[in-house]
Amino acid sequence: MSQSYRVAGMTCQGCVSAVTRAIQRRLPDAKVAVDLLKGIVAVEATGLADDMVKSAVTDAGFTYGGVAV
Ligand SMILES: [Cu+2]
Repeated sequence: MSQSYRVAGMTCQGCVSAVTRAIQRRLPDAKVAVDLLKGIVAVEATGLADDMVKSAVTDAGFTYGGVAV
């Protein structure tokens, strides 16, 4: 399953890495693609759940903005 999410507060590649690692800590097989300019994080993983991404993003210090259309 794949889904895109809005994530605010990412400003550099370090933020991209932090968000990616936080998501992969919960979903080890996740493929994560970050669009830094748009503030969009696309996640593809089995067992993907919005709540999981929300807590990963929040724990990493960024602002979860919900599912992106
Ligand atoms: Cu950064």
